[in-house]
Amino acid sequence: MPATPRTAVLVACKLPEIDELEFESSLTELERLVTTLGYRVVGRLTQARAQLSPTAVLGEGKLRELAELTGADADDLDDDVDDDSGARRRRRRAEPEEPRVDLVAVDHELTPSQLRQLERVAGTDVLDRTGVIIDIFHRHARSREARLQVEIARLTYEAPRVRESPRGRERQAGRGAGEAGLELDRRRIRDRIAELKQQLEAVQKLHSVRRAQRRDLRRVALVGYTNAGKSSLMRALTGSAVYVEDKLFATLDTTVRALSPEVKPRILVSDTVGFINHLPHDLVASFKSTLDEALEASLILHVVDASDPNWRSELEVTLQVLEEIGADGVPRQLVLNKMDRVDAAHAEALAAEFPEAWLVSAKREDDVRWMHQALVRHFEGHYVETELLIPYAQQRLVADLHESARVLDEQYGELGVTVRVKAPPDLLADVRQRLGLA
Ligand SMILES: Nc1nc2c(ncn2[C@@H]2O[C@H](COP(=O)(O)OP(=O)(O)OP(=O)(O)O)[C@@H](O)[C@H]2O)c(=O)[nH]1
Ligand SMILES: [Mg+2]
Repeated sequence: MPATPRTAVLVACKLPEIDELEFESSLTELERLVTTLGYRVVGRLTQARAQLSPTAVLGEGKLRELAELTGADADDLDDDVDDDSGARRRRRRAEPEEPRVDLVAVDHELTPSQLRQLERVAGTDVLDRTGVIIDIFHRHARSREARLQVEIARLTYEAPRVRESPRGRERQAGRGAGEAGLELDRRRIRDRIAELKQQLEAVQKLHSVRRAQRRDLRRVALVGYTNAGKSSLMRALTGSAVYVEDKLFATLDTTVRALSPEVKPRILVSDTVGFINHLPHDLVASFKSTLDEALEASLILHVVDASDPNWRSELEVTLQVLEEIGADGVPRQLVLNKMDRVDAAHAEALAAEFPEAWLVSAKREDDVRWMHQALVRHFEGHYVETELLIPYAQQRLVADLHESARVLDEQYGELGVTVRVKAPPDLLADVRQRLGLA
């Protein structure tokens, strides 16, 4: 992080269909997103409007206010928009004094012309909500798969904006601007996206093989809104050192670990990318394979931050995304996390309202131990106890059973080993087949 944090101003229009609370919480969330990118938010500019015009987000008066806030030259407003003057003006401003604001973040999806207009007036970088989220994803992506996914989403997002935004024009400078340069740029982006998609497919093929190998295992997927505490629960339940941070979208890669202390048969837990309101569709699509982890789970633990005043709408968002990716059919358990931050009266009300939910805190060892047991119970509920005679010629099976099932008793007889096991029915069916019994 730089010594003096860069600064940002938030911009949002209050449209009639959005209620006050929703509007405020969306702005607060945008502030957290922008902070996650390393900016300090120094101002908010909001305006009630009947609707957004396709070319202008703000009215003229508000644009002047914005220019004042960012330290730009408000006279720009009166100038004609001709293609070269934007760049010239920005150069002029940058010389005598640096702009006081580095970023204008807008809580709407912007059309390329809206974006261009704001950039021109503010004389700074402008990002809309999607742009901010894509930047965060870009920074947090670690694995090759996540990087490829983000890069595809970023290029798809930028492609239509290259033509119209002055930033886009700068990017092309030196490569022969003008229409021919633009066409070349757009074609290059398309080719690059196609190339990345091919690479992604190859990586995903490998991953789907790995997932298929885990198919018969019991798998729990931690799913939920960003910052709900999924990675913290993952850490606590599996004893692994996954990344936990008070940042939005700290996790982008799916991690899979065995429940610890380990149980037989093993239960695997996976940590997944968090969701957010207005998650761009392209981004959801590009993270589809990451989310397949949730799709193929035997149980989804839907984690919510019960201490967040907005948790109900966050819960709704997650349910919507689960439906979108076709995971609404997977058995689901609601987990109200961060209960250590909820007072007793509120906790009692929550317990009464959600009698089926698990009310826990990832920070409390007892709760984590309880969850561990509850998970084991959940799966054992479907297990069957049975006795199998395994001939000495098939001794390997005994070893396998020790790996994959709970062995309760072993008796060595004349014909072989009689093993009493408790295991999932599909696993037992498989063993019977190997014994030639099915
Ligand atoms: N007080 C309290 N804080 C928690 C609890 N669980 C998580 N946190 C904190 O909440 C923040 C987010 O936790 P993470 O586990 O990174 O959340 P996440 O759901 O993985 O978030 P993303 O990966 O960004 O989607 C961190 O600062 C955690 O320390 C809890 O039960 N109680
Ligand atoms: Mg996480």
